[in-house]
Amino acid sequence: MSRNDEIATLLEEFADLLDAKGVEYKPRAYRRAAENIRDHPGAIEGLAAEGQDSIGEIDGVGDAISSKVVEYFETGEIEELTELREELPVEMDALTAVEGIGPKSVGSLYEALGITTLDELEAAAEAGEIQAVSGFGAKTEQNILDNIDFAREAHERSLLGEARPYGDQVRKYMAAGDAVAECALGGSIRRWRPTIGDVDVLVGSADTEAVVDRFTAWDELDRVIESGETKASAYADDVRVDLRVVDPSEFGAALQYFTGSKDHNVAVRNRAIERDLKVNEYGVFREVRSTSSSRTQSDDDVEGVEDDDQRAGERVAGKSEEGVYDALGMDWVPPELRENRGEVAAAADGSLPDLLTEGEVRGDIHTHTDWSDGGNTVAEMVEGAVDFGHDYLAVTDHATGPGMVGGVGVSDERLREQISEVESVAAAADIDVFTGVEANIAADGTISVADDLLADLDVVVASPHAALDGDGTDRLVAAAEHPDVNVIGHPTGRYLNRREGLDVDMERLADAAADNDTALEINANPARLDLGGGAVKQAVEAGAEVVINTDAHSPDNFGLLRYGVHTARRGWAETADVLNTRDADGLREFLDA
Ligand code: DGT
Ligand code: CA
Ligand code: CA
Ligand code: ZN
Repeated sequence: MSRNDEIATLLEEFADLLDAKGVEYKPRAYRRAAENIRDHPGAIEGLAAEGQDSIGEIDGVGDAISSKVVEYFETGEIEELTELREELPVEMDALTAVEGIGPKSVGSLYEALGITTLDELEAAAEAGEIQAVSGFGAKTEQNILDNIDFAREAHERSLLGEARPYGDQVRKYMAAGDAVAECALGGSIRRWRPTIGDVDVLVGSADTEAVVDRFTAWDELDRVIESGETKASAYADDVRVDLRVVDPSEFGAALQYFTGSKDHNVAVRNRAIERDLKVNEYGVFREVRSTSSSRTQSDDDVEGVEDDDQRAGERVAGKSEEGVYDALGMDWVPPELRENRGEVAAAADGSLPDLLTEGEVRGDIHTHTDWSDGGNTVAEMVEGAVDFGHDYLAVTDHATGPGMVGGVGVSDERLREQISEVESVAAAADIDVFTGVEANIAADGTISVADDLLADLDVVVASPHAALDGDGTDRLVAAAEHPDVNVIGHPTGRYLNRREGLDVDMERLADAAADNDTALEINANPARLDLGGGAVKQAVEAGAEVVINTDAHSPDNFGLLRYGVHTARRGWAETADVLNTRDADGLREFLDA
């Protein structure tokens, strides 16, 4: 989490607690300030170091709020917030995840019934106590009962970038266990979905209890929720980790089943049925009973059937995942593709894409330095790119324009100065270094930098940074058509779990991009992953090129590349679809076109 996010989250908590206390107007001001701080492209700690007035330059941030931000940086807490938390010790996020329950209701329910958690809320609703509270009725009470399970589940999904490191660690840790024959990640994290409900870990072992014991003893875990003979669930920070242990002979079938997605598995099961086979988490079986082969299976059919029944029939596969697909006459399907977007048919007729791999990306063409809101000099970023193994780097600091506040954006005049600096670093560098800019796309599609300057830069990334709701197609198409724009950066402007971003007609945008030699970015920042897999697939099908950039603000951000690569794979991208798999000359050719 960036410090901007951290501060914004605190201010939002502040707003919720004020709402819960029945304070008027103020909560709205805190929410607005929070949103602007979150969207502010510059690091808030930089502004804080300059003093309270610099923070106050952000839209909607007045004295009262900027002084609290300064207080937080100086003392590590906001005293007033601490007091509010003590007055209202409620699990606000969990409770407000119930549809129809806002911070105000939480305040009233705490005051009347002392409710602080979802469990307490559920108990009070079941006991009929809610409808007795003024302002609440029988309908609200029923609504709580209807929605509480969903709220428990959906309340927070982790970002892939937060969950994946735990996934990698737990797999390594479990794989080193004596009793562990095989270990793999499953579920959404294996498919590299941008958000993760829980990290699924699958182990093949004959000694299930030893495996569960090893898992619950992992020292990254903060708390174990449940543990049984063959499974366990726990939390590491806010990331939920689920363990399942199966017999090694069934590992492949279990891995296929628990990787999902559910929709992919339904399609696979239906293919099995067409071939008089049955596939489930225990294996692939030739059907002995005639009844179930006469119809296709809906998703719930497997539920509630005894294990022994599920293992009935002649077993033809299940030890390896490849074997499972092979028994169904399919090529093995890369997990990123398992979203039921046509991969089952493609695997059956041998036409799966030859997906891009991590090592094939040769450079990053959307990065920032301390000329705008990055933390490092041009030379340090170039050195970092060399260390990472890149063949080239483009320096694309923020230009001024819509969305850039607090002096983050570089003026045209300063950009001209930067060109000389980048060129002198380039002259001494071991890799190709390109000049560039990240310009802003205004709501009407205009670009925030003078045309003659754009024409002098090697790489022009144009990105939306303000007015990030509603339909953005016209705006992005206009930017893509600009003769000097090479890349549309984070096209939708989405922020995962926070903001949906622009609606975009991808086909129209991709057509415009393809016609004008503009690449569409997959921004690898885990808070964005923008474009996402579905949009990438549409873009690639329409003939557009995509480019995978980290939007690095420091050298250690180059490592985020892998999230972009796997997002590209979720979009069925092959090497040739991705601009920065080209070598430096190939890139130059695209830029000059
Ligand atoms: P998540 O954790 O919400 O990000 O998403 P997944 O896909 O990891 O889902 P999860 O953890 O609930 O279950 C892992 C996989 O197990 C899921 O992708 C498919 C399989 N699975 C779980 N429950 C069911 C089910 O009720 N029906 C079917 N067909 N598959 C299921
Ligand atoms: Ca999962
Ligand atoms: Ca799970
Ligand atoms: Zn950027």
